[in-house]
Amino acid sequence: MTSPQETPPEALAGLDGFTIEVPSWAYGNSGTRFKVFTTPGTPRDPFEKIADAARVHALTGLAPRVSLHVPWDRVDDYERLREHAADLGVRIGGINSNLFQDDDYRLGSLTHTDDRVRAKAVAHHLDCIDVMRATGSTDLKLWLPDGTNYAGQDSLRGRQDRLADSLRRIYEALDPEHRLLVEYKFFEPYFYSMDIPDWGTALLHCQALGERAQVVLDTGHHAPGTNIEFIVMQLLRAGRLGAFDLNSRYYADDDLIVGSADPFQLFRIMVEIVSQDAHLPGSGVNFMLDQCHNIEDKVAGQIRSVLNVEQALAKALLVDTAALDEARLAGDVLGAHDVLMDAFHTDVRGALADRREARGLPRDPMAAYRASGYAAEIAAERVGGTQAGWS
Ligand code: LRH
Ligand code: MN
Ligand code: MN
Repeated sequence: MTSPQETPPEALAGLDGFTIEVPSWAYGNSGTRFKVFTTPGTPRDPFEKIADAARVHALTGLAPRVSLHVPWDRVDDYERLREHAADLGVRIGGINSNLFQDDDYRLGSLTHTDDRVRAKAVAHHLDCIDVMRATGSTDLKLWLPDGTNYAGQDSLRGRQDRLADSLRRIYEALDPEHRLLVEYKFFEPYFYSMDIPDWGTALLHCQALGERAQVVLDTGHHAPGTNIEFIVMQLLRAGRLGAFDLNSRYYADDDLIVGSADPFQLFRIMVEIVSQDAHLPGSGVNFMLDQCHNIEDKVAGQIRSVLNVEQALAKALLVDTAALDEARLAGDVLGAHDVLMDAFHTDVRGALADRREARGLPRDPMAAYRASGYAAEIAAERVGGTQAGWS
């Protein structure tokens, strides 16, 4: 069994080069359909969102990229936004399209029966590809909010065929260094059928498109009780896990801080990641957060989130794989389980603080943020912060 004092620094070498991408919308005001609470210091534009994200990176060394959501993060000059990010030590990550806030999309966007509406939804992605070119982003992330509410409302098959055609048009417009990341969700905003409800459907569309189409797994987009680590394993096995949208859920798409509701699930996911070396830079898996901080401090919420992911990965790296293999081969059910649980129960916080210190980072980024006065500074400076884009 490993104890905190016994975690040698080399056991955590797998953390070298590991990064997490933060979402711009986590820094904007958000809420439920009942109420959006505004927080003092909320960014007023994408430039200020990037400044907050850069602060998270400066204190943790873990979050060098920021995802944008278009049109929420629409600016006149994306080159300037790119330079602004670089000046602050971060860069623009994935570009998220938005098909859920236009009246034309009531009955669908990429799946709509009307050619005009489908063409408009495709054109939005071409616009996002231009944003990628200007910002240096290589990931176009598409979450399809299309679906139906009533049995018989539309042809389930017809919608898939129209979707395949629309996706092909988008995929063909990508530059060679670009990827298309396709996100699934089993419910909402429609409740009878969703057009990309699960990883199987996302995978089938990606396989039909080509190698640069990959699946996004948002941890909040599954039915309760789903074995998410199994899906992680299977998508890795197929070479199609492009990215995560990490968050926590108690009920549905709660978008709470990753690792807060179920740290053990996050650990189990990381065990599958480590077992296929998908945590290593160059694996092609982009570890993104997709969260909202409705009532808590947003910058601190993001710092807590990236630290939770780091902690889960650190524990997964401690799994004694030789002992695990041995127990598995011997058919030692509980022995194998114990090997995993030993790693999960190891307190890695001290070892991670040592690692940070050795890299010139604060031992405790949460405390350093509190002591920095940044929250008071932005509260005084920024008046009238904007909403993330939806409520
Ligand atoms: C949809 C989703 C998707 C969107 C984001 C704001 O529920 O997870 O990733 O882009 O929320
Ligand atoms: Mn998501
Ligand atoms: Mn979601």
